[in-house]
Amino acid sequence: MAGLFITLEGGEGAGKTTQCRKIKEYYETLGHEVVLTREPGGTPEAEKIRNLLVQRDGGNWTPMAECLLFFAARQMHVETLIKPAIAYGKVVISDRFTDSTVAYQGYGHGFDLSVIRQIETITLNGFCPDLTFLLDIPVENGLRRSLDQKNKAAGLENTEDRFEKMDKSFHEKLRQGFLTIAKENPDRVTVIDASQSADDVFSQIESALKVTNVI
Ligand code: T5A
Repeated sequence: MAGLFITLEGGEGAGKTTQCRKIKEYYETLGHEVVLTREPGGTPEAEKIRNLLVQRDGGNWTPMAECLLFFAARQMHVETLIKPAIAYGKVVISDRFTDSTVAYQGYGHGFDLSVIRQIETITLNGFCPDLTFLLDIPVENGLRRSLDQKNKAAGLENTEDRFEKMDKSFHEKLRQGFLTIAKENPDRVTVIDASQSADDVFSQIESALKVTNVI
């Protein structure tokens, strides 16, 4: 039996990582093998590309070069980790995937959406998630959570801050971009109100998983 590919999407501090862990526990309790992964990253090669993209002073890429790097990492991630795990019957949960490139590089930075879709077709050849949860939260709330998290970790060096340095209007464009993606893909993407407590957010996700009943 083929497995399942679930992605979590949303802006900064929406709670994707927190909910990825909860979905993992949910499927493990049901007796499934689960692979938890993230983008950019997920394989040793793609993690190297992540370092080029998201760390402070990670590079001053042209929009095309940046987009190609995200998809280069994604293509390896899909071919060497995600597809084999699904073929083995595992549940794969990825913290971000292609929707993030469309939202950040496309809607956020204004890189041509049709070019992003062409690169997606060349590199992924139609491969996409079975289910996506878009964690939607007002920009201020998400950024505050992100900041609180950093303050808690004060004293520890945090270099993965390049994208969080963007202004609020950028984050608003991101939010609207993600919501547009959801509207265009109603069968795949479920929008979740992520401004509630982590447990309440997971209850919404759990209900959607039960209704979908794909595995
Ligand atoms: N990027 C990525 C692109 O530009 N293009 C792409 O194609 C891809 C794939 C790295 C960066 O790369 C960019 C986007 C990013 O800027 P990332 O590593 O996913 O992406 O980084 P972030 O999105 O910045 O991850 P965050 O950790 O900020 O956000 P999460 O994962 O959404 O949130 P999480 O779960 O870590 O929670 C953040 C804090 O909030 C608390 C948590 O305890 C934590 O302290 N929290 C809650 N608090 C209250 N209520 C809740 N419901 C909460 N849920 C979590």
